Amino acid sequence: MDLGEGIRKAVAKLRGATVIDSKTIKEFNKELQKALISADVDIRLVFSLTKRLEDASLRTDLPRGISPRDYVINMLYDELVGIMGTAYKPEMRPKRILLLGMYGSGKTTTAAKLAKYYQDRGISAALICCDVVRPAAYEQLETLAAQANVAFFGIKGEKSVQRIVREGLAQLKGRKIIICDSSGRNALDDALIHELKEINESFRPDEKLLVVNADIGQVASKQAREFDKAVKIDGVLVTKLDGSGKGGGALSAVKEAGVNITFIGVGEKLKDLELYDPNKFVGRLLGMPDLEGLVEKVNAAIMENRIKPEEMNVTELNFETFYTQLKAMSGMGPLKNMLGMMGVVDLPKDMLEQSEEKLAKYKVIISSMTKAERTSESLLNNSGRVKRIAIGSGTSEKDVRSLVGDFVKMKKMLDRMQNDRGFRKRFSKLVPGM
Ligand SMILES: Nc1nc2c(ncn2[C@@H]2O[C@H](COP(=O)(O)OP(=O)(O)OP(=O)(O)O)[C@@H](O)[C@H]2O)c(=O)[nH]1
Ligand SMILES: [Mg+2]
Repeated sequence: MDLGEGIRKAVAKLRGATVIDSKTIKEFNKELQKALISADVDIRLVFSLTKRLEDASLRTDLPRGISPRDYVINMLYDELVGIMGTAYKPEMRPKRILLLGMYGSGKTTTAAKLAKYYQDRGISAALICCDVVRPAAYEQLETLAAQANVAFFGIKGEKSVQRIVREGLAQLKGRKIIICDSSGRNALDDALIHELKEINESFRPDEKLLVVNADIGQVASKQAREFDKAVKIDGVLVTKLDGSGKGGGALSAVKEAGVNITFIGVGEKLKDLELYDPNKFVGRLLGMPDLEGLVEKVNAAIMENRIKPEEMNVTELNFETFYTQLKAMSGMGPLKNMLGMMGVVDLPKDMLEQSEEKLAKYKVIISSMTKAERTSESLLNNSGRVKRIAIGSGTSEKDVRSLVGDFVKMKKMLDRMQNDRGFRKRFSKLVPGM
């Protein structure tokens, strides 16, 4: 069970309780503890957090108009944000960045993601391969640099990092952001420290960022301290948050080590890098919409897919607009992330994982519908119509029914969102006209 699901279940139970007494709070705390501990959050942090929640729930001097329930949930949000560190804002100026970390933590991938991040924001970027240990490290970074459309420098077969850096810096003059990828080891041993010190001397990085895999959970704290002691780091980059149940543990551990989290990696693709913001992270855990992130993605997808803003209008959902919606959503990365940002969580899996293939099928099915059918889904209750559409589109009746099923699910979801007054208010502030 992922961290968010456990917490959301506990919160939902608390919301549904008829009275908030010490028994309900104790049960709530127990579930919360279970979820946080299984995400590898430090047990001392967990117990002090639940103790504060318990004390707060028993307060008799709450401000008027606030129920103990809302007070506890709000406090949970603030407390979780507190243990997850602070938000990061990078300086958008020319700089040199060195990425370092253990074997397989995600350094090379992240180097390319970072280069793309800065270059997409108008600051030219370049990558230098200083991994002189791993076979094919050169080719890996070269390929990624081409994908990210950033400059690349490396010397195949060269073992001296100082020579690579010297020649690289000369060749990459004019590039504003220069990112150096270093080799990983199984442990922070003398060889690695020596190599990093050599790069440090010749590269003179403005930022040294330690890359850690979210999967190591609490161990992130020890790692951050050790690397900081050995080579003095400026921040941590947590990768693979998408695939780890221990993300909460890793993030809180880095904060506990007194080091800032800068970016987080949330997937294998080059665009799967985000600025770290604990409010956003906790908001997602608790199922609260991340509206700014959503609007950013919607706008990016509109630009990319050239969807006209009026086609994005979700007030009138019929089969015609349904296809545009699905297509727009598939252009926005994993649907699941998107819906998560909207605060729609724990939806049925099959709805979330629309494949390109299925989308293409849906397109032909919809084009075989009559105009009336496209705007009135109740007509599709008629099996004769379903049969005709299946034959007309070269698909099966099952495919047509599956489309109708997904349509109904999306309609329900949108209804839910549109009936949530708070959501609508916040959303309309961000997207005028919605
Ligand atoms: N799901 C997911 N996979 C990631 C993420 N970041 C990196 N990976 C994957 O993790 C694997 C290792 O990544 P690399 O970038 O090669 O790691 P590295 O630290 O450079 O490895 P070494 O150079 O061998 O030390 C690759 O398969 C990446 O695609 C992420 O944020 N999410
Ligand atoms: Mg590497």
